[in-house]
Amino acid sequence: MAYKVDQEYDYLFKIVLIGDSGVGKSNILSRFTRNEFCLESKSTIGVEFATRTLQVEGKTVKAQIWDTAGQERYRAITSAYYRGAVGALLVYDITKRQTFDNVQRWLRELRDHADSNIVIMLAGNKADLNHLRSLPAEDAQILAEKEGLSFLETSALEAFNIEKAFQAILLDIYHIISRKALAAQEGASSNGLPHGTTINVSNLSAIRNKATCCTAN
Ligand SMILES: Nc1nc2c(ncn2[C@@H]2O[C@H](COP(=O)(O)OP(=O)(O)OP(=O)(O)O)[C@@H](O)[C@H]2O)c(=O)[nH]1
Ligand SMILES: [Mg+2]
Repeated sequence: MAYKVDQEYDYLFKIVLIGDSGVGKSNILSRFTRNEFCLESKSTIGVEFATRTLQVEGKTVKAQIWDTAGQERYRAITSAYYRGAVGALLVYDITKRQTFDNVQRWLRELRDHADSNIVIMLAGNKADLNHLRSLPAEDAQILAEKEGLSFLETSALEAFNIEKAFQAILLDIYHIISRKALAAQEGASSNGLPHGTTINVSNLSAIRNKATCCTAN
């Protein structure tokens, strides 16, 4: 896939939304990209994506966020969905224990199809429905620590922690990429090679200097 140079951003990061049907993925996406929420949204069919450009440590980052159906029968071809993704927001519904129990299944799917360096945030959505809560935040926190994920409770309805969740994912991705670029530069100078050598950021597919990183591995 060609790398399209775009003057309007420094990095393009592909992030995927995953989790059971009805947990609020599409509303998280619409809240983050358009500041909209719909109480009666329909199940997603196929794949949609939306973008938002924001600042991360002084760099202009375009987040391209992909959304698909949680329901198996509506899901688009999995490998294409995950290809080139550098971040994932794994969503469950704090009022539906089953959606949390399925988190392990989603993690397996990520491991099977996504880059092993992918940054994953676990989000317990619908935090506004605290009175209907079916699991404590501590359970999710324990799982997140065990699996090496970040964790936040969110509410697309109240716009609670949505911004924070994406900012945290983007910052993590940015740090990983900066570290890799630095390591590559240091490797190049210790080899006595001149500066300006191609930087290989391995599987994460992120290329510096206004190029896309949401392309095929
Ligand atoms: N109370 C509350 N309801 C929410 C929240 N987020 C989403 N919902 C509601 O939950 C329902 C499902 O939301 P969607 O965003 O369509 O869920 P989804 O995960 O995209 O579902 P699929 O496309 O079927 O995978 C809708 O009725 C939303 O209004 C939230 O933060 N709080
Ligand atoms: Mg949806």
